Amino acid sequence: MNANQSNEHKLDTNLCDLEPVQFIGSIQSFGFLLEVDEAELKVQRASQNSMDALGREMSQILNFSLSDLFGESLVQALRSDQLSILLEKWHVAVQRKDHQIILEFEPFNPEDSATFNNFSSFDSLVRSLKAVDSTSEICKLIVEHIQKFSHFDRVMIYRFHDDLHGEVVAEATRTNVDSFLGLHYPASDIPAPARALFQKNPLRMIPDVGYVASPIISANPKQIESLDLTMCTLRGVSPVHIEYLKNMKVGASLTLSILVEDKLWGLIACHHLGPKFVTVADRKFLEFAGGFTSSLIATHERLGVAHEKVRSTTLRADLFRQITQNDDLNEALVNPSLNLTHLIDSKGVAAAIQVESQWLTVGNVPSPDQLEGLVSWLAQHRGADKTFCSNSLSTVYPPALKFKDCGSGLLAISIPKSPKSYILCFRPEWIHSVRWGGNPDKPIDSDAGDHRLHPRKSFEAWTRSIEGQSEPWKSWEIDAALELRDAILAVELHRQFVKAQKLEAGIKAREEVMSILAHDLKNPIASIRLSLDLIPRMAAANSIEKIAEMLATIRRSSDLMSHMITDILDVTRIELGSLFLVKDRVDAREVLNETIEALQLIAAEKKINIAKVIPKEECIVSCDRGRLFQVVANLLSNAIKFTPIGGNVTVGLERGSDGQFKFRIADTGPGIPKKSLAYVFDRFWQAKENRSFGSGLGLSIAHGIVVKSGGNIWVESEEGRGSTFYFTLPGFRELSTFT
Ligand code: BLA
Repeated sequence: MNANQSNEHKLDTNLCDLEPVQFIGSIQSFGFLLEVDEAELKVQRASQNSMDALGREMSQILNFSLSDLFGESLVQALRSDQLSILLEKWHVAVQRKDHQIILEFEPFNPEDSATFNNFSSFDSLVRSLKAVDSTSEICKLIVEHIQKFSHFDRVMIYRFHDDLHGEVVAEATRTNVDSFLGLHYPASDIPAPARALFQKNPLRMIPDVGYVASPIISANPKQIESLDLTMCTLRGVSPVHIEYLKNMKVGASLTLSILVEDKLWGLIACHHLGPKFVTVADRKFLEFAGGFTSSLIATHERLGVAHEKVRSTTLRADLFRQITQNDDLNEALVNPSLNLTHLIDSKGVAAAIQVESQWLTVGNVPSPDQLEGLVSWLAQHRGADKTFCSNSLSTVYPPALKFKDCGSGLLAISIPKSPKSYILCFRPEWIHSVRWGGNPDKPIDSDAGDHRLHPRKSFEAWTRSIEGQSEPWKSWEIDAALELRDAILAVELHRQFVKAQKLEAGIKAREEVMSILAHDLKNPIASIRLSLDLIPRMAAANSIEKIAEMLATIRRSSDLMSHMITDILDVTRIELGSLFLVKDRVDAREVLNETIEALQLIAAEKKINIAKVIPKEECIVSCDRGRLFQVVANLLSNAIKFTPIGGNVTVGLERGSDGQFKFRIADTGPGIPKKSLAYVFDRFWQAKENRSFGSGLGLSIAHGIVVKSGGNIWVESEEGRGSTFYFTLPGFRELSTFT
């Protein structure tokens, strides 16, 4: 395609976009059109073909009023704001704009009027549903529309609760018809087989409770099994139910199922006080409306659950992070700022986790003794369950009555790790009253004495207050509990793995240490032995001076040994993560001065000058005083050791901008070869390379102590110019003892 062509193409489309489609000035001729003014309903404009349709000249149409042309019925329909009007053989579609009304007339076949009415009713239902966003509003609109459409005396939405009892959650009645709104009915009013039928056949019509049953007769008199009437509209009605409806003063009923996620969520129940038959066409429409209602409610329920899930997933992610970061699982779960109560409905939830004989809790929970009792009951009766939940704990566990204020509801998560470990979430008592349609304890009337089942006679409202119950646990909360349990198990597993790894590393470290020990202790032991061997000879020679020399050697060697053993223990502790520090408020200057003093003699022997670059004001760090001394002594004695006679060693200390303190120990020794720099703090490398003094583990211990104290250690060195060791320690904050 060349540039020219593409331009032409562009021009074409631009022209298309200029087409005045809505101002075309004519209509298609499968109908005719009039425009009237709103005030007088006089014709302002008319399509040419209206002359044929109305059998008038145009001059007999323009400026004529609608009542002249069509009589009063159209005028009345317009005055009552109808947008779609049936006018004998015409359908009239109405649009209003700027005080003008456009009327479009199309031929209409009166036989289509039933379908037309059904769908315009449905159309208005769908329009009004667009504006609502809660399940209860949806239910209200549905019953109103179905009542208007079907003319039943009472149209209700009957919603099943988890325990299968039900509640009238929405209702539309004709005037002067008793209301059942808000009443609850026991599960036995609609037994399981009747509920099961609604899963398969969504519509049940009983047009007349006084109907005469017509038995089914078989050609084969021996045939015993009955015909399966599950999908049959004509299916006869159970006599118990007929009696039930009569007691309720209902003459006819039509019931539609509401299925949500394949579960019977509720029913659209229509009552008529007298008999009432609904035509096949209207039933089809009602069935359609019922299916529509089901999917609408399902969508809203799903949205609600999705919303809660997003909320709980975010919280759960935060909680999991906390669990993985905290060494103590229990603490992580009862942390005041973020804990289980935030994950599983915040209203009055409390968690208690058993740690040996102690309970860590947040919020209102039963006493430790009560918790103890509950946990043994759980272990005994619900031991196999991953979670256990109840919103009426005292009905299964009567001792719970004692703590019903805080624990009428329980959601327990079992952690299989230790013999009995549970996370318990409690919900407080929720006192409320329920109005029942008749006495819910006596759904069956047993006075008749004819050995047949009879429903109760009275449906008078029966109010009962509910105690010992909490608000029910939601399914997503139980899911969240299960997921939390899995996460805890994963974290625990990981911890055990790390522990095992550490143990393995510990064994390895100990083996190495033993071999170093065996090797390095050889020298001092040998010299002790030699001295001991020599002492009798010296004694024989009466050489007291020599004996004193031998004893001094023994003393030195055993000091060295003791030093080495201490170092090795330290390295092992560091390796295993069990080095214990007593963090304190320490003035680092004091420790530096003490160390310098302690090593002054050795330095003086080599004529080494120790320069101090230390601030005048206090330098308070958070650390273990003895361990800080150990680190400085190690670095300083190394510096003295490697500095030639008459050289210089500098000890420095300064406060960094980040609140940390930086220590510096510099020597003018030979420096560390570049290739070795990376390894100076490495235990393996040191042990092998630095046999010349002590265990050779000093730097690796210094590293372990500094890191554990929350600081850093590193070295800068240039061959021939000396080395400088640096390390940092956190400044002391009043709260640092808690971290
Ligand atoms: C069926 N019971 C039903 C049905 C409803 C109710 C809706 C479905 C059939 C229908 O559409 O009419 C119950 N109807 C109600 C409730 C309200 C309502 C609660 O309008 C509240 C406003 N019924 C009893 C007892 C038995 C019983 C004690 O009360 C026990 C034997 C049985 N109910 C029963 C049976 C059916 C039934 C057998 C099936 C009827 C049938 O479809 O043949």
